[in-house]
Amino acid sequence: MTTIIRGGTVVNADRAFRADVLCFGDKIVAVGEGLEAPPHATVIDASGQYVMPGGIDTHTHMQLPFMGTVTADDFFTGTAAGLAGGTTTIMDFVIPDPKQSLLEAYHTWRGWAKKSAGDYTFHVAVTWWADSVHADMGTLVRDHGVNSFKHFMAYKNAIMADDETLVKSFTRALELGAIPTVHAENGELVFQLQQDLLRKGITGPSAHPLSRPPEVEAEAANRAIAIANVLGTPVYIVHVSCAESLDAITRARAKGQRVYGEALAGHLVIDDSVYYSSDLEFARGHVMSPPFRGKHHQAALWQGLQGGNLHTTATDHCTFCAEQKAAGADNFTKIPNGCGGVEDRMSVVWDAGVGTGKLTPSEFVRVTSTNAAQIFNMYPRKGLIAVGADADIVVWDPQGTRTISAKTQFAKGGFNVFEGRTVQGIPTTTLSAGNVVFSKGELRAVEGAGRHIDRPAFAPVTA
Ligand code: URQ
Ligand code: ZN
Ligand code: ZN
Repeated sequence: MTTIIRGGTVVNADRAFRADVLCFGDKIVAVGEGLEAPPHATVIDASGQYVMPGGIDTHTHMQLPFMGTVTADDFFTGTAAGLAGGTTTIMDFVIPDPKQSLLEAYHTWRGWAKKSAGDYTFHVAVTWWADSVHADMGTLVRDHGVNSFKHFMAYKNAIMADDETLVKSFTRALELGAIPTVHAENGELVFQLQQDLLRKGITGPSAHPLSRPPEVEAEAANRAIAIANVLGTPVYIVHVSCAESLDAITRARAKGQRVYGEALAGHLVIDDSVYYSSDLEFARGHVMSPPFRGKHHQAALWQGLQGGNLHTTATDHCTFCAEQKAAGADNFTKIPNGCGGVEDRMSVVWDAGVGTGKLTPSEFVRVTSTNAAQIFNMYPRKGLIAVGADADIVVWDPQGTRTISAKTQFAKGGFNVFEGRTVQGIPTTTLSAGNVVFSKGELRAVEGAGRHIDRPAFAPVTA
């Protein structure tokens, strides 16, 4: 397929400039003013709009078996919803059960992901340790394009990695030229606080944030950063939700340590008042970890993005319907943790970031696409509008508006944490691998069209 995107302003992380973009097949083949196009080319009029690299969501959980159920979006519906919002690549997670082979789990998730409508790649979680885990990590890096390993420091008695696992896995990641990432919450403290609250008869969703205060996140962030520092590995902290964790990252980076931070669109604009609603279904719908925080934390996270101490924006798209969330109606610790956002991330970050002057369009591209591509070694295939890059492109209308609602979303789960929010800045066209997959509100996602993206190690594999 040949497509020319005419009359727009191309926005990359380093600059914005007027240019046409010509795509042939799944690649960008020319970028420049006044481009000629073959007679049969599809022409997209981008006048008055931006032409940006497709978004990369560094954190999703499609079809995840978790807390006794499975998330509502599978890899087709979840990636299709992302395409509708301008996100063309998701980074999902293989999460082995403790004692389950990482390689076996990886192949299971690869099977699930074959139905994806957009491109996808996997972080692999290290949820236990043994010589076989050490070996599997090597196989995954050498043979399967994995260069990032996730560690849940929360979720005691489930998938929580203890310090021994963290130390051994980080050491192995360094040998392999892979980057460790962490969900930073102290799972022992969470468990203790949960039990304390339940003993006091506090069982509703408002107990959730009380069981996971910022200090519990910051302790784990500091610990992960310290372990990485001693071992000499980089570290990427997912869903940084509070000022205290950001401070830990900022301090480490100021001393030259290679620490990266991820902010969720939800944590950037939603505060913890949601947990105190009299509508308990609404409150349960917002139960995710780390929880939504008080307003001053949002200001800190925006400063983190502006100041270069937070690098990516994601969603942690992990949707459950009201019936699934109701499993915790009598005990908040049984509410499946997770919220959505894969469809809304880019508009929410544009509206609240660029729309308020916090971010320039180029900085928006940096935190929604380019940094993710560079940190996880997909650049310049992804994260850039340039000759040779994948034709993953979003044509962006900075004046367009949309009111977000579960009633009109493509994502499943029947709930949206951004419900009722009118955002300015929306995609008019999304191209994935050169194909128009979303245009003026019409989703044309194709099941199975998505590709697995291999991510090479950051250094020659020496072990
Ligand atoms: O912790 C995560 O990232 C997964 C299990 C999604 N759930 C959540 O509450 N963030
Ligand atoms: Zn997490
Ligand atoms: Zn997650």
